[in-house]
Amino acid sequence: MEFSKYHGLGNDFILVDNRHQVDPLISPETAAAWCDRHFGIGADGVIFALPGQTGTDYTMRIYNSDGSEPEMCGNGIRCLAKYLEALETADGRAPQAPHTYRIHTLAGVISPTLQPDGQVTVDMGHPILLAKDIPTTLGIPDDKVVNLPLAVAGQDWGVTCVSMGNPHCITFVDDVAAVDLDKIGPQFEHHPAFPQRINTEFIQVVRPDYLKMRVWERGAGITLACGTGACAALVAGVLNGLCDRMATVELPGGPLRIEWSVTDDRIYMTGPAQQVFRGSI
Ligand code: ZDP
Repeated sequence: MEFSKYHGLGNDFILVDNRHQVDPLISPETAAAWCDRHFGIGADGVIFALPGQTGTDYTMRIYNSDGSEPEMCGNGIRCLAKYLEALETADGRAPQAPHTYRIHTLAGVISPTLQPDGQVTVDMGHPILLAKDIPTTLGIPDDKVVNLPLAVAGQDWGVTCVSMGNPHCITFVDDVAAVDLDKIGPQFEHHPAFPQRINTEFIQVVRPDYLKMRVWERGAGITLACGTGACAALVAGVLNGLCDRMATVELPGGPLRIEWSVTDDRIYMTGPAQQVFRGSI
């Protein structure tokens, strides 16, 4: 099978051309084996470019490196946009930037735009804020979860929860470098307050327009970047009165520009995505 390897700020994915079939060409178990960094290709997940549904151009599905299937993937959809550009170019119908794709995902229609400078801007849609929709058992089902206490590893953390289609739990800390991510990440991910498990972000507010973030991803562990997580972090920062509606989020793999638009309440994420290599397995 042919595959392409892409990354968005070091959050890396195996891309599969699945345009001719509505079901992913490989199983979750095979995807997990491909993602293994010692016994496989190595990646944080596998992304399938599938035929569009309900009027969209394409469908994206993704398996995490443990084989679980998330609803959405922010860095991944930037990689997908670049991958589609390469596939269409190979077919002799290269898209002219700026070009917007409408992508069907388990989190609804998400639209990445190829920019003339090579970056990709993604209309990530509206953030989801009610506890029951995250989902989390914290707080009141019909209310937001903003700076509520959560006991993890013998400590009370003030957490804010946001779904960008996939669930996120955000904690603001003085120094992200001091967070023992390997130890506490899994305890957040599997905490009983999160029935669908959770992606966990630790955020240091350097300035209102500059956040530093480290992430423990559901189904993937520590990654160098998380696009949906960066969007969720900015929303959490605004809800806590800690940051502007437009900010740079610095991840271990590099920066993303995030905006929570006042005019349409939607989140816009801008960042790079790059092909690393192609291969067959
Ligand atoms: O929600 C989850 O289970 C995540 N692991 C999905 C992947 C999110 C991602 N890192 C992103 O950039 O949004 C790809």
